[in-house]
Amino acid sequence: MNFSKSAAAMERARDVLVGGVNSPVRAFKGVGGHPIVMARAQGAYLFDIDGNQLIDFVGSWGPMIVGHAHPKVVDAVTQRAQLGTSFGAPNLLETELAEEVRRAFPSMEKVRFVSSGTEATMAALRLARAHTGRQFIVKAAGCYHGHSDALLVKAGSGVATLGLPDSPGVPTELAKLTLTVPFNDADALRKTLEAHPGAIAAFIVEPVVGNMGLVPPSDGYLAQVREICHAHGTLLILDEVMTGFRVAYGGAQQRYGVKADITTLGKIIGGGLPVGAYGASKTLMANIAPEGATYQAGTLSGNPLAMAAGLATLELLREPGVYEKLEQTGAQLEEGLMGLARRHSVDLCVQRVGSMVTAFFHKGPIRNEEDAMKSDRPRFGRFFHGMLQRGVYLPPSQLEAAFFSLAHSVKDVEATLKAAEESFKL
Ligand code: KE4
Repeated sequence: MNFSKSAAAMERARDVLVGGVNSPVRAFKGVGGHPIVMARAQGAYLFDIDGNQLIDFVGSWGPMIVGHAHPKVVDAVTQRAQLGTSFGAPNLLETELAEEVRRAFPSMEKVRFVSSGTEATMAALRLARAHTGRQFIVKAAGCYHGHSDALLVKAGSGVATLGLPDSPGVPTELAKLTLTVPFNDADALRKTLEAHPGAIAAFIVEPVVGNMGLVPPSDGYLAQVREICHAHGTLLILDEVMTGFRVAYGGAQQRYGVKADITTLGKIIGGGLPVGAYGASKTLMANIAPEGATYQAGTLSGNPLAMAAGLATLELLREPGVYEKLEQTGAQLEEGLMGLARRHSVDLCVQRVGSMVTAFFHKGPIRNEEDAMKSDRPRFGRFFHGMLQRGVYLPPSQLEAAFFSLAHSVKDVEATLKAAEESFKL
């Protein structure tokens, strides 16, 4: 495939946009080469500016679960735009989408919309600290919750030791307040809460991790961490920005039967437009202005176009058989990849929950960040470019989940597996 127009366009972009991108993961740092510049998308396909058609397994990093440019979503946004794009005042669609979110996530008795997942998790931490009067937060190593300072923190020297900035510009004093434990290790969480009695406001975790590659919770883990948190007066924040409406209509909370104290959402609820949300019990949310004193605001929060795109997307996801179809597509892909890996003696561990999947170049299993870091990333880079040359667009990092949609057909999966068989040889 020829990507020369993308290469030229990226030269121009790098002159004015930092790294030529508006989000670092798009820069291909994890796989080498240059990003592919997209012209348009339709269903399961991306079309780049060189005219190549690519089977898309990024899906805008999660939102595009019904496929790109779905007519019902496009119509909803187009019609809405004719009525005005933003009012800075309440509109009915905000209430309608909030009611639908609450039906799917009963733990979210009250909802607040924001414009990104980062805003949602940042507000969730502030809410937890305000409600509990406590300062410390715990997160799991390898989980990503957006780029707010308190969450760009890495583990200190050992479990329960103070956090360290994971980016320049994050104040050391602030980083100290975020402790880190390994994912899938309930005991480590227990030890950390015991080491800081009465001081930890919340544990925030991706219930199914997408941000170290796809790592499912081990059996009982989510129930255990909920119990441990509550035994110490610590709130459980389930960051469902990726998993919400993805792993089930009611997210991981529905799939695993574990209720969050605070839930964060994003991606799918905006149908491809900028939306985030957080929510909790009425008691907890009463802390948030204007009901309470805990401040959080946003010019475009509840934007009518984004609400319209989200409502149209969730309506499509309520059609019968949607999650069964995604499961069938996922099983075909997973079984196909593992069969090819066995045939070609490739150390490959495919981990999947619903329509989120990662093929780790490692014999596996991958249970946490330490395991994920053992993957053969140079091998993934060669595989990535082999797939790209054969018309398949994967997330440009071994440590990211891939996403597919209702628009991905059996033929698309067959074409993907054919490309994989050839790319395994690289
Ligand atoms: P945004 O601020 O990017 O909307 O959401 C942050 C966020 C919060 N929580 C989880 C579980 C997330 O996965 C994300 C964002 N995910 C990344 C994918 N690794 C978005 C892609 C990007 O950063 O460009």
